[in-house]
Amino acid sequence: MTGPKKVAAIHDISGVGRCSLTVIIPVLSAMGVQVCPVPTAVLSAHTGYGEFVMRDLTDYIPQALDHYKRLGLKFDCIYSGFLASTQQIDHCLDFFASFPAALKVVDPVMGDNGKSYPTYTSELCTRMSELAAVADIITPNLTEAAILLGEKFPEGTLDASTMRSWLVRLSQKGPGIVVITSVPMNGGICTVGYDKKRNSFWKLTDEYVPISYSGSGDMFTSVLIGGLLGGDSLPIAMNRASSFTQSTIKTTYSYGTHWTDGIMFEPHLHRLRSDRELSDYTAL
Ligand code: PXL
Repeated sequence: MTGPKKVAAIHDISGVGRCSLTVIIPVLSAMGVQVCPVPTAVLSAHTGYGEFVMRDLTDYIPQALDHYKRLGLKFDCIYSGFLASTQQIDHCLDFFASFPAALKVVDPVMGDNGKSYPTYTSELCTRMSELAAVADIITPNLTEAAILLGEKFPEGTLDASTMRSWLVRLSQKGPGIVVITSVPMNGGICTVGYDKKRNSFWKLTDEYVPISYSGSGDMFTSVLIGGLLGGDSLPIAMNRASSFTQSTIKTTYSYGTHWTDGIMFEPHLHRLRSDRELSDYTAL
């Protein structure tokens, strides 16, 4: 018996708006995974609110890392997300180097819908690619994938050959698995994935919902990690993550709440315990 898998989650905590740690902790806990939060910043509300107060915790991260090393802890996964300063890139690199056996997941949180978040300087965006390069898995949305590749945000719908090329180019920077979310394709919104070792490409297609909620990427990547740590294949974990994210988004849309309030996932959490096999994915 090994007990629950343990994930160090290097993300901010935002008081309102359901994103980052307020999504990651309940989602992974519901999937039977222990989350050890390493907060990068405390915000009164996520940056989508426009007005927020923020305490940067850059100095705290190396101190927490030293403590965990002294304790001799072992993590199954290190998962980084929203970062508050360029020094935090170095601190994440130290975290990854200190636990070489852990699965390294980088959600290169930088922006959405073609725009970067207000606290993200161009230097922070540039340095995010250093972090992506040491990851085993990266999960950019389309905006973040474009930033990492130095491409303009693509307008309109995309096709399979473009997305295969983006996935391969991102994996050539280092990560063995690349998953890109929020891709307008196939008359809906797709999630596309690539496993470099197997040279396999995967795709999930969801209905387009005409609103983009904060925290959707945090939810997707958390369910993906929970699935992979529980033994899912990549397409099954992608399927689990996109199905859960899509159904919680549809619930939220039905209530007409404001996008800044995030995804109403609480009534759905129990579903993450289910172990049904999934097969909605197709080859890309
Ligand atoms: O969900 C990404 C995210 C995380 N943390 C903060 C954010 C955002 C997106 O807006 O503002 C503080």
